Amino acid sequence: MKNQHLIEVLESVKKRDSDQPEFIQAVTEVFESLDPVADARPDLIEAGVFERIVEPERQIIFRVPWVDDNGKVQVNRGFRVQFNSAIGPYKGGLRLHPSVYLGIIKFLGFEQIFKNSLTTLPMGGGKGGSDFDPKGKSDAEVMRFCQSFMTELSKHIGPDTDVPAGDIGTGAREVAYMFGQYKRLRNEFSGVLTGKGLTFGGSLARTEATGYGLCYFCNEMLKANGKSFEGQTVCISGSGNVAIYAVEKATALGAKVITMSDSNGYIVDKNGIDLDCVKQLKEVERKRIKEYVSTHPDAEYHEGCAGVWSTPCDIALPCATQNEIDEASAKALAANGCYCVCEGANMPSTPEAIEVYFANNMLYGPAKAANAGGVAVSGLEMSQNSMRYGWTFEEVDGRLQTIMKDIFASCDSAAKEFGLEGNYMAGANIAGFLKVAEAMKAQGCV
Ligand code: NDP
Ligand code: 2IT
Repeated sequence: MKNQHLIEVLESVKKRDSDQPEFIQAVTEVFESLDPVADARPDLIEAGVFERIVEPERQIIFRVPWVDDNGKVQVNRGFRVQFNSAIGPYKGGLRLHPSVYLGIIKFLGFEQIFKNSLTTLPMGGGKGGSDFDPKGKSDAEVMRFCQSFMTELSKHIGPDTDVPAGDIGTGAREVAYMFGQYKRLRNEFSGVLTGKGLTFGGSLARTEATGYGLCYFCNEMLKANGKSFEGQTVCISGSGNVAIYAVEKATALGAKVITMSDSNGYIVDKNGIDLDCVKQLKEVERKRIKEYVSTHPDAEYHEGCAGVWSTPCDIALPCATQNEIDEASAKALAANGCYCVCEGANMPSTPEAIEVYFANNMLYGPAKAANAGGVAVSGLEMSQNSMRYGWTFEEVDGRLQTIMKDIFASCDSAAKEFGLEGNYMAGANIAGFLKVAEAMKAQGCV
């Protein structure tokens, strides 16, 4: 990075938020991509856009007390970071995982600004969550937690203000409990959350959207480079919402997916993953991925989730969590012939891993573009709620395909415009940024 203004703003972020390494990582990547933009656009520097965009408009941190099944009081910490509303109401998921702290929510909220901009829909960036761990809790405990969480969150959100959704640990069950509590507190049936159940305002294809969208984006990137999913061997990590529907669509597009994982370990099925079995284990029984091998004797289970990247493949789709591919894993992928990494999870590659992709001329589809299908269909759910109407699965899926194609095209053309052809990471950061920056400049110093 050479632009002096960007260097200074980044230094101040590093100093002010020195206890938030994931946030610093996300800002550094974006600012490195924006180097040529800052040189070409002194007006954006003049308008203070770079200083303003790294500081959330509002951060809410709150106590979430709830009573467990033994009658004991438990206390978690809740977060909502309302990062940027220049182009629409704050929009972004809620993560429920013990690793959640302010730095995780801020990195996710920052990424969400640019991702939401890329979708072309009018959504600002936000993110929230809690260090609550839904794993091993009863439905009643999860409900009491969600009700307590929403009791405070309801004071800060609304269909035209801030619209939360799912993320790690927050699926259909959690969104439904939170929606019920919001409705009760406000006496208002509105589109305040997305990812709702189909009987109360949810959109068809929202469940599938992130995984399907990832494959639509990846397919565009492959096509632009003379390749396709047909006959390719694919490694996918994770076994949650994003991973499951990435397996489904990659398989439908002619690939063979041979791995899935969770935080304990990974499975390799050379015959191709039996997705009905995974859906039953994960979506219905909430069991560990290890159980897969008890009904699939040809498949292997290995302890430790990082090992999944040592499995030879053509295409890797990380769909679990941040920094799951480090330099060593990226080198293992490259050495085994993998030529394409496309990100379903948010920030799954470390900066060193990304360097390995570029050094090996691999195709690299960055998260904020490749996984934008989830929030895009959330945006379509908001539209349907506003219209008090619902589209068919085919209608929503068709719009999702168009959006993902357009996102790839804008990443591709922004990269070309700044002399960085084929660098879709820079393209995504630049294209996502410019729309928000123009809106921030036009609205003045707010
Ligand atoms: P889920 O909770 O449905 O699944 C998460 C999966 O990732 C699980 O298999 C989980 O394993 C694994 N995982 C979580 N944390 C870790 C960890 N620290 N180390 C290893 N594995 C881990 O979440 P989603 O599928 O919704 O989210 C996956 C990723 O996709 C996240 O990065 C999320 O931010 C991103 N994303 C999600 C979108 C959505 O619409 N849901 C949209 C865009 C991005 P285990 O069960 O062992 O914890
Ligand atoms: O990271 C993400 O884009 C999400 N978790 C989905 C957010 C949303 O509002 O649907």
